[in-house]
Amino acid sequence: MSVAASPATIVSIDECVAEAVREGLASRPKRLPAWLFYDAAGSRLFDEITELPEYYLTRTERGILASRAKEIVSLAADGARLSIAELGAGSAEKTRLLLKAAVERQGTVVYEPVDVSASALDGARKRIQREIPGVTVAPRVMDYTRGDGHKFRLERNGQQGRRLVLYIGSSIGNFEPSAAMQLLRRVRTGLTTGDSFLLGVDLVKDKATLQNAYDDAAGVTAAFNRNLLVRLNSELDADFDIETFLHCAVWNSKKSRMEMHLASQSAQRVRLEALNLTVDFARGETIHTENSYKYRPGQAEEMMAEAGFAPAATWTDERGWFAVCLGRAR
Ligand code: AVI
Repeated sequence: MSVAASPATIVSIDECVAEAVREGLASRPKRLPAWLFYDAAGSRLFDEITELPEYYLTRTERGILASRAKEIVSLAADGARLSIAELGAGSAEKTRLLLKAAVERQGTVVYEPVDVSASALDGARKRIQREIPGVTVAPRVMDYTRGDGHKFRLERNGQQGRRLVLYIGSSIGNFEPSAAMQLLRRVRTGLTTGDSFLLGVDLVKDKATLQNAYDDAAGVTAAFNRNLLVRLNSELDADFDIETFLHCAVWNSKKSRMEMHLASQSAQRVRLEALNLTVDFARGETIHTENSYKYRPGQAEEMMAEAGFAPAATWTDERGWFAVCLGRAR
């Protein structure tokens, strides 16, 4: 049973969170959007995930960037000066490789990280300026992750030379295909012909490797998934009994995506006081919390071409598990 929230009960909560939760828990099957993962605790857990032995994505992409940074920067610059922007920069840990290569090439570089978190951006700005002299960091707080990406706008920066926009880390995989295309088109709109876009995508591989990456032995991904409910308990005054929700990571081969769900292990009723909402769960009923699309070789290049980027180069690792694709704005 659901009861609509009265305006008086929602004044002190984040309306975006409230709206997403109300809508998601009223859906059948129930779902919650993946951007809800990233409160402070969720962001810390995600950082931990990137270090796990099973989570090959981060270290594989880092390996590609480490060996190709010089080539990427030189191709993107195309003989001109280069500035670098990054979507969803977070701590910008892998980006250093490219920034260092750009500083080696041209002495200085302007770096514009775009992220929803002002504090993450501030931390990254201080660290990068301290660790890589020659980088000027111009952060932009912007949310491009919610909904269909319609809030995202990359402004022309008035810099001379070429611009390279990074969207690495397989984050594009967390968007539905149509929203992913919309995001790529938006990036293209903010660029000038000759500028470049670097996209990092995770590729389809054997099921066991994929499932282990999203269901690690130490249980960090399970904690990351369940943290969503911890967040609802604290932000929406809910009473989810966290341990009764099982973390499930499933490979959906038809849709070419890893899915994460939380499955209620018993029939239970949950109250979300701040939303004046009561939600019933049947035994085994799930909340779908994330999709992580895996691409076939060549697919990211096709998407980029459709968005107005001519494929310039693609780099993969030895096992062909991850691809980093460079496209040039046509
Ligand atoms: C942020 N994103 C690319 C991660 C992924 O692999 O889809 C989030 C994640 N979910 C579970 N583990 C990591």
